Amino acid sequence: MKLPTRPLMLALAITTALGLSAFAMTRAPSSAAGIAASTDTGGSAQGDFGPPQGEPIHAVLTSPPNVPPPVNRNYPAKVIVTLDVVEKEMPISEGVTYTFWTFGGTVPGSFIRVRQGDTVEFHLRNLPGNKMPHNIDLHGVTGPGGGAASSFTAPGHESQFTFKALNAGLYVYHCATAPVGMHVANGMYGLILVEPPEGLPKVDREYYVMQGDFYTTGKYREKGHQGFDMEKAIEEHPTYVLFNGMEGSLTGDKALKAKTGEKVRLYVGNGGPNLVSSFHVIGEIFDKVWFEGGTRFQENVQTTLIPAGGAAMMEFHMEVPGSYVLVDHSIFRAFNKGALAILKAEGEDRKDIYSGKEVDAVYLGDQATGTDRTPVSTAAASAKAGKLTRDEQIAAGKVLFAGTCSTCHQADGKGLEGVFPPLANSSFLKANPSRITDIILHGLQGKVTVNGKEYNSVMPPMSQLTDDEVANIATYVLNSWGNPGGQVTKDDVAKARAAGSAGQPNGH
Ligand code: HEC
Ligand SMILES: [Cu+2]
Repeated sequence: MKLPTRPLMLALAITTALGLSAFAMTRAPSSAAGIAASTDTGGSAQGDFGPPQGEPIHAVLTSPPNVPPPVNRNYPAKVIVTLDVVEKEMPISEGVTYTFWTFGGTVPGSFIRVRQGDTVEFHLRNLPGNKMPHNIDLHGVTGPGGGAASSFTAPGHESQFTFKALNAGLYVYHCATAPVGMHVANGMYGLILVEPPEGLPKVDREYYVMQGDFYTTGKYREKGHQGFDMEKAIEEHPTYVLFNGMEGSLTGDKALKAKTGEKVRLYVGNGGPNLVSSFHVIGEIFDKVWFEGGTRFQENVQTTLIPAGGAAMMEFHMEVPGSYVLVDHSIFRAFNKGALAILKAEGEDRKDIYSGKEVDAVYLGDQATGTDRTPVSTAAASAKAGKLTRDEQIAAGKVLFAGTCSTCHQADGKGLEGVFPPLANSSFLKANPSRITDIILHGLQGKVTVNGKEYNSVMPPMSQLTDDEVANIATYVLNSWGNPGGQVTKDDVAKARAAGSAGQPNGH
């Protein structure tokens, strides 16, 4: 086959280009966004602004969800960053602890902010009390390994290397010491922002949020200290998917805050090690997303994809007050693995924009603001000490019931006529109180008669609950609303779980 002659191809190209630009001139208003979208910033080839000027600057590092102030500088400087590696036990969920490996004592690690063209002198200190060697690979570094080879540091040692930040953008950093996946899974990641020379547009608030997946030997919310499970990590079956390293790190009193009328910018990273995040804020639309942490932005976005080892910046204007829920929209991760945070906006109602009521109860269940979850941790502590009382179980069970069972059976246990049978003063329970454990673990279907009324529906199994959660809920139900009383222990539940659904009561 012969290619068309060159003059023909050129002519085609020219007419197409002319046609397009004529169209653009008549239709599109020239805007800053339009210009930015078509300008090539030149990447690393344009990022060397010459040798550092002035006195060396010590970088301000912040813990999540805080972000250091803008660099506010119009010349390249030498910036000194000192980051400490800290191995420490911290809560990963309520009543659950985990030994995290951190950059700066937090998960994610300290936020670093520099300007394109800066020369960064990086000091990595591995604290003497630590057990493992560590290093750092910064995705904002140009050079093999991103700093990893030059920063390998044994406990009690410090290493130093220098790099020039040639490309602007939002970059992940992480430990890259073997086994790399294990170091990342234990929380060793964070973000470094390399501002473009002119800085970023001004906003009212900036927050730092980072997703990560965690692999514990125990089940989701299984109390006590949990170890790292390498098998689950290799299989990519996380026990927890979290924002900022802990379930509830950004809910209740710790929710992110804003006021209506303000512009908010989120710096969101994904440390992985395995999962890709479908990052979404329920009830908000991102006015702009600098996808993949790069230079271009997309506008009017509902959900943005953040790869493992990647990041994105998003901006939005707050109009309506209330609780906005940040989730990974791979939604089981949000409601059954912990990937849920709150941004609370205060201000005057805007009934002209939204007439509805607060989202708390609908999406948050037991994590809604106002739910006091202390009874759950009190019961966990007592169980650990081997002196858990029935009253403590009842108190914890009440909180857990609100987050799990009340959607159907209602908070007062009265159910919904014709749809969900009552648990209050239930004749069905009275006939055989001990079957409640099996019902919670394995669900129930087929005809049942409760207090003279027949139900023929399906209750899904609640097998995601841990043994102690089932025990506490069952004990709470048995001791409430005129039910016969009694106590279900964690061991009873373990036995019922091991026996499987064979022991399930027949509803007839
Ligand atoms: C999604 C809705 C739903 C949820 C959540 C739910 N149930 Fe049920 N439950 C049902 C339905 C429907 C039935 C009746 C099933 C049938 O018709 O066979 C039922 C039946 C029961 C029964 C036996 C009938 C009775 O009224 O005594 C008990 C006990 C029970 N549920 C306890 C619980 C507990 C405890 C929880 C929380 C761990 C829970 N359920 C969560 C829907 C639900
Ligand atoms: Cu490490």
